[in-house]
Amino acid sequence: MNIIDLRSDTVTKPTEEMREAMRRAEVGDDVYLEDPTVNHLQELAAAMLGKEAALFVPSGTMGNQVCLRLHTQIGQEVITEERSHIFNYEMGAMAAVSGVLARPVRGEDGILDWPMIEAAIRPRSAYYVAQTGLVTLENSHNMAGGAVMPLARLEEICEQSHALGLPVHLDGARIFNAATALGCEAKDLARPVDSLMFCLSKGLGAPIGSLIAGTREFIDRALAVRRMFGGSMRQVGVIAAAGIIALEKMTGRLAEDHANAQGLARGLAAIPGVQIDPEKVPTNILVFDISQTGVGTAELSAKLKALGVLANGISPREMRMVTHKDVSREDCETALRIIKTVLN
Ligand code: TLP
Repeated sequence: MNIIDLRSDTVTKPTEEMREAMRRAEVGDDVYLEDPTVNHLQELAAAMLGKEAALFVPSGTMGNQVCLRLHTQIGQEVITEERSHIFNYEMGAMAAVSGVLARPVRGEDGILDWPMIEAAIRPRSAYYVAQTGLVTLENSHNMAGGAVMPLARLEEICEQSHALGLPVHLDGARIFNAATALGCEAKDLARPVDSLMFCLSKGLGAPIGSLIAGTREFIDRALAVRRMFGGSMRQVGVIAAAGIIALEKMTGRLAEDHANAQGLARGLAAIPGVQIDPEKVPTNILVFDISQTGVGTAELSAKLKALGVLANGISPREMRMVTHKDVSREDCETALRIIKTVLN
């Protein structure tokens, strides 16, 4: 049976070109900063994001947490969108490893604006009130159906935060999807923020890895924190090589995944009881409510799986589907037919 895996864009397999580049990669000990392939990947990433420097980390979670550790002081609060990855899927790491507390704020369709953030900032005037140390944003926003924050909104939030002395970190796990949807370059979205993390291992198809980017001084300090978190690696040119292909060859094809997600969204919207607004599917992630179909998400997942379609619920009411390079338009049409059959 041909399995159509819509659980996440993390399920993508490395391309043949990546595998070949991995085989040929020149390597060295990256703890001595001597791996030429890692150094090349970091320089390429910094240039594409328009930042002074970048650092290769094993996972997006580690990348986010290294940045949070660097930006904050113990006992501070971190403003973050209520459904953000940093708050919900990183095992409370900000508390466990940086001693800071999340101050979650609900955005409209996952997207924050300055008044929402401003209202959550703690007053500086009282020494006995926990202080706000950092603002984090997520673009595109995973659990809010791949929502994108427009550039003007991002710029305003950064400008206002900076005016109050607050740094801004961007969880840009899917920054290239956001840039594709907005018709801008990733560096436009990276410019206003102090640090960002993006993933090679999601829609870009690499088997592993993320990068953080910021000023040279920030990245120099990040080296020590990555080491503290157990994330400094040795001959990792073998995986950085796939990351270089991801950046050079895979960022340009994301519109295809977005078009497939649109097709799926329109088809799903036509199924009685399924709630999704295709206008609110700008990238490759669909979150849709099936509570009115009378079928629960666990039941739907199980039935779809038996028919070769993989997709998970993110709550008892909501399913998530993610398009990526390893599902074609035909696969999406097939998946839609199967979902219709199951729900009717
Ligand atoms: N997201 C995964 C799951 O953890 C939910 C997925 O399947 O989408 N930031 C964002 C916005 C993410 O979506 C993810 C992974 C991460 C950070 C963490 O990346 P990794 O898994 O490399 O630690």
